[in-house]
Amino acid sequence: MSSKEYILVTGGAGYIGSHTVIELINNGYDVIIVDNLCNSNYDSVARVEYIVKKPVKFYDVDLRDTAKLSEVFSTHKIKGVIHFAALKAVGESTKIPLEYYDNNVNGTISLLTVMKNHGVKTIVFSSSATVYGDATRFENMIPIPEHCPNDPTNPYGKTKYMIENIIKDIHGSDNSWKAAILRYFNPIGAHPSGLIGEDPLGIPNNLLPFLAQVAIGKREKLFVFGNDYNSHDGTPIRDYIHVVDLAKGHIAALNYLRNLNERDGLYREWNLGTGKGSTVFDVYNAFCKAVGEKLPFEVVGRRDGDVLDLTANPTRANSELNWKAELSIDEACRDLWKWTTENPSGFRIENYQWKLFNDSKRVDYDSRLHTVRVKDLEVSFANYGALIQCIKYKNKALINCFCGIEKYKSPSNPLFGSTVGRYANRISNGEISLGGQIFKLDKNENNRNTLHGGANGFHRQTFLGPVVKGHDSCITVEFTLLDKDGNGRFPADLVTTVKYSVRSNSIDVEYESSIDEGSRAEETAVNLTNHTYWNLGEEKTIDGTYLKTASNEYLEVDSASLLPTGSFAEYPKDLTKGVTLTNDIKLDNCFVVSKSIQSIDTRQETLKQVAELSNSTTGIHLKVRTTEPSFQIYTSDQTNISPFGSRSGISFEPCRFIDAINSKEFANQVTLKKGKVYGSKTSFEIS
Ligand code: UPG
Repeated sequence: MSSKEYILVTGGAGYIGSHTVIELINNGYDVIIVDNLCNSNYDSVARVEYIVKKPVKFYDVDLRDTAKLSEVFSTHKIKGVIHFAALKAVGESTKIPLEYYDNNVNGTISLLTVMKNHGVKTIVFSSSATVYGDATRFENMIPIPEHCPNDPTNPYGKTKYMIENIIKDIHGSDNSWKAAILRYFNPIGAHPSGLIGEDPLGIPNNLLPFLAQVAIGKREKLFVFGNDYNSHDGTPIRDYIHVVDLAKGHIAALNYLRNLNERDGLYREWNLGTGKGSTVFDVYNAFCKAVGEKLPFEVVGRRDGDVLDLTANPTRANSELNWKAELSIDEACRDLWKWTTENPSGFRIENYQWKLFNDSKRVDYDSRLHTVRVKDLEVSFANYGALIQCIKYKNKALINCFCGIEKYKSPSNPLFGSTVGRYANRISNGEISLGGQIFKLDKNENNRNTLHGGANGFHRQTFLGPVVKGHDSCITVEFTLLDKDGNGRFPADLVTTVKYSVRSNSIDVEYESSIDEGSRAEETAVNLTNHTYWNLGEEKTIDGTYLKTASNEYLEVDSASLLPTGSFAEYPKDLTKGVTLTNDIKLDNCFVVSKSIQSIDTRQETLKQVAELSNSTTGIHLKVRTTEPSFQIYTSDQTNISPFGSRSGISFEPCRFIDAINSKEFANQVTLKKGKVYGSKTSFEIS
């Protein structure tokens, strides 16, 4: 067991759980998520990782599986638990109460048993204002204080009430337990990044998720459940709290428990609300303002169980936890609208699937294979190296690939499909000079040069995400990586995103890198490309395939060191006229697109066609376009990894000139300063 201490978050893939995981990580906690994904989606975890730029451990475990849960506690040192995992739909709970009691109550008993057995006695429990039931039955209980008597009115609420009491009794039996019971009012909104939010299955029950679906045209109109209540506009009053504020409340509670004296236990309830009541029409108006139009609604009869006013008195949390809700309903509506418009079908993207991409002994959610299909084009991407694993057009495979991850990790893998970085191609003598300082990088090529970012270049790293978005005509798959200062002895923490856009006949690859705000070093060298090996034919060789380039001029390299001589030369056979590849056309050359492109972000340039490839047997045609100043072509003459031998594929690697960092003429292309952005775009069009 490693010495690292974790906070275990049950239900961390869900709406409130995922937002809380972000806050935990932002506050320096290491997190393990346990979730059975029955009402949530692993993609939310992938997006959390994308946001925080760190991997988060994940276990697909149902809390009722005590043995499996116990294994997680035996494998990692857990110092506390935040417990969200539960079924939560009020209406559904009245129809399937047994499932609610089993899942919520038995799940919690199993969790608490495992915690007890492992000596973990700190718990923050996700409870609900629903435990109060109809607080309007009393005089002077609105806004609702924690001492308001409990009387939940539905099975869901009763499970929360029962769990609170179970935890209270455990604390009663052993008062060294530290338990924070957080009673939420009405959580709304989404993460301001627009990457995570509430993703209800079926018809939403709650006001804002329903209204959001009206706004994107999924539902015709909002039904307002009654306008004959005693409020300023006749609709009921609730305490709506931004989910990010709510998430922060958990950190405040956890810190409070951890700051208690080691032997002093605690059982205490806190309301998490704003203290401000808003009517249905107040919320409706705020959301319409965010959307920019009046949304259709109809007033219908009252909903069973609804009451006039459920507003929190959050004074206890404000004073004891030093926590206060800070975000407004307008901000929640803005964030919800961003989440909704950018993810109209939530985390579920049509024609996108993923599976684990691990060796057989490991189950590692960070290493997955993602497949998207747009009409005739199917493309698979792996987190490992943010690589393109497979491209199929009309069911014909077009690139060299391995089925399992082991071969991608093998030293003889010629970087099939990989992202190459932080610095593609060679750096002479593994040395760079930035800001007057010399950096001696890892030399991974015969102890002479640094090649493709060194031994632990991007092709050897597991990228986070992806964020997958899209619709019928285009699906985007976006990975990110925080490459730490010192990896390969490069200076600066570098954040890179690799965005693939798949359309029915093209794959665009877009790179963006910048130095992380927290990085001490202010400058680094960047050069990124992709290393996909194409074979458009039916044979094991590319010979016989037709190639035409837009340029015949290449950067001359010394035949021994493979480093630029400083001169340019013409390739002996004029490739711009088109050639049928034969064994004597051995290419590993950096061809010129433009010597005048000096920008670190070439995305402003127009995409220029640099090469085309076609195979007469299959009739498949590839066009390569790029914004980059040069492109390497490699005919894989050195490839030797079964079943792929020499000349089994051809790669087109648009990037910056070889060793540009050490050239006066081209160093600007690859010198990235803090605050600036490196970028490039390449498009592969298939027909
Ligand atoms: N409402 C409508 N139309 C709709 C949905 C809701 O008019 O389509 C009204 C509803 O009558 C209520 C308000 O909007 O006045 C809020 O309703 P809803 O979003 O369903 O939340 P609540 O009924 O207040 O319940 C939420 C949680 C519940 C939790 C409670 C705590 O769903 O789990 O216990 O807040 O206050």
